[in-house]
Amino acid sequence: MAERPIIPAEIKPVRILLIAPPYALEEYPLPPLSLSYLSGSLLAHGFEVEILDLLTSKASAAKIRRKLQQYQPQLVGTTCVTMTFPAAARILKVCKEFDPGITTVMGGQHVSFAAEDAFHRAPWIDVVVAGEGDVTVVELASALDKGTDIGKVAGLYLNRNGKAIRTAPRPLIGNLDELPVPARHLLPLSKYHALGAACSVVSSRGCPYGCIFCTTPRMYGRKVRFRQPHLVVDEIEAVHREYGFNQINMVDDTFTLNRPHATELCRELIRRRLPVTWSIFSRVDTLTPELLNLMREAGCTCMLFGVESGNEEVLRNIKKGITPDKVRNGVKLATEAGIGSFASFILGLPGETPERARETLTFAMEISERWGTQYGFHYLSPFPGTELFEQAKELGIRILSRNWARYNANEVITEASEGGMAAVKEVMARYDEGIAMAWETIRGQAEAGDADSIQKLSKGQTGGFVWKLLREDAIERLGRVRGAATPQEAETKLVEVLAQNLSTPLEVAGQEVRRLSQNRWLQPEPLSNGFVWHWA
Ligand code: B12
Ligand code: SF4
Repeated sequence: MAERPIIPAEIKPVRILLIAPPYALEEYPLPPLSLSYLSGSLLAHGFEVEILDLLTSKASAAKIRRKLQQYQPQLVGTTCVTMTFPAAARILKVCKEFDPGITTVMGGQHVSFAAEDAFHRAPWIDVVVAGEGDVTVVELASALDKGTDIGKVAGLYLNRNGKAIRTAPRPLIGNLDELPVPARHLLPLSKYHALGAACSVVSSRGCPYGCIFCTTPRMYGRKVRFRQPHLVVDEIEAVHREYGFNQINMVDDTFTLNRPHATELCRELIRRRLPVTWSIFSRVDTLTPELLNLMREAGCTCMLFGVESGNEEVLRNIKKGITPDKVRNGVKLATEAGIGSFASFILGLPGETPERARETLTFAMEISERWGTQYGFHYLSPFPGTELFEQAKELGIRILSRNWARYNANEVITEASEGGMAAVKEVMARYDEGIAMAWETIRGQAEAGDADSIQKLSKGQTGGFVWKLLREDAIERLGRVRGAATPQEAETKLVEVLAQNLSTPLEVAGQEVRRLSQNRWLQPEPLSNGFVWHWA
């Protein structure tokens, strides 16, 4: 087992509230690792910290105010990527208006490169934490605790009348093994279980490549820092045994980058016979049959490859360092090892033309037919902090919107000067059509009695039901059932109420509530005249 952080006996008076901003549940969120890491570090240094997770619950100003009233934090922090900046900013506005004495802080891959813009758009943000936040947030909380100058804390941007004043640079953390274990227990994990989410774990930080659309090398450095494999497996074991996750998402940018590291980690997983499966992000040019076979044996079931384009020239323009042939080879190796692969493409990159966009779709279909690779398309979002954002004009990209909420990679917000956006949309439409047709086929097969298709369909329905439960805080609002004498009766009554209020067929609600209560993610608590249901 990984050593637990030692909680100092003396709890410091500064209370910290970390808030996860909402985004579409259809994006299949994972328990946020950023806030768990930050909380782990804060707890280890004797601070009181809580997480308000608005990802898996209804986000409202009233709820935030209730939390502030009850918890009375002195520091509130939110995290965001570019698309969630507006939501994260609104959250901090509610906090500042509730109590101007609260220090409002934002961190993450977006604001690390857009601090001045953040202060301009949201003057109520006091501080931006740039880069890795684990040590910075502790020093910031300590400065507030002692009443010393936060300007002396490295790694910050301070809001001075809208100007972003940068403090000393914060060096990257040298030894990741010194970081406390992420405090996942502060998250509503039962809700993530209900969503069928995997648990994210990271075994390294940094990336040595230089893809021009990506912020990671600038954020985490090009020299990759690795954790000791046995400590990573300790964490996976704890996540499985203590929190019940059987599916892990290794969120290293390229898990297969360092073969000795990946090999040792796989051997340790095999040695401990942990009944978990896992997926990774990888690059097609970092694979060997030996490593892949070992990964399969250790439980790896799926690899996601950033392929980006099927055209060689576009791949060169974005400095991806791979070719279509390398992609073919990579997905072939994964398939031969029995590991599923998913290829992610971006449409509208520099040098995109109508022909190249179509070539990319043809390429995606080719690797899917030959090796069973699944694929998905996104539109280009030029994120602040990337070479693409800074050099857009020179690269022939016109940025059409500065509304960060639209930087979700599902909307067209750029135009490649060589033309081609019409073709790009046409390619996306053909891809969407393909997905719609696949669902049509599944529905037809389900009607004809095919068990696999029936299961796929019911999975879609059940996902929808859980999303409604969470989005509408349905358990919190409707979970009190009166007049039930036993937990079974309470379950039947709950199903009826939910089916009616969430416009869901009784059968689907019944099946889902049973699944959630059998797994003890939903639990009934006896009252004098009935039961109240709550998330575990
Ligand atoms: C796993 C992952 C996902 C998962 C889970 C996301 C989640 N919320 O947990 C899924 C698949 C759902 C996902 C979806 C998307 N993702 Co994603 N994802 C990642 C990935 C690979 C790892 C994230 C992670 O857990 N890192 C580990 C933690 C510890 O690091 P961290 O989040 O950076 O947090 C540290 C610091 O940033 C800082 N910090 C962060 N927040 C705060 C807050 C405070 C108060 C403080 C003090 C400090 C602080 O301290 C933390 C600890 O050091 C990153 C790439 C990467 N290397 O980080 C991309 C990344 C975050 N994703 C990205 C994108 C674009 C998306 C999508 C928009 C893509 C899409 N449309 O499908 C969606 C948006 C979802 C969303 N709203 O978050 C981009 C974001 C770029 C940007 N500027 O917006 C990244 C950086 C990938 C990239 N290199 O381009 N993603
Ligand atoms: S896209 Fe992947 S390989 Fe390229 S720089 Fe980003 S993390 Fe590294």
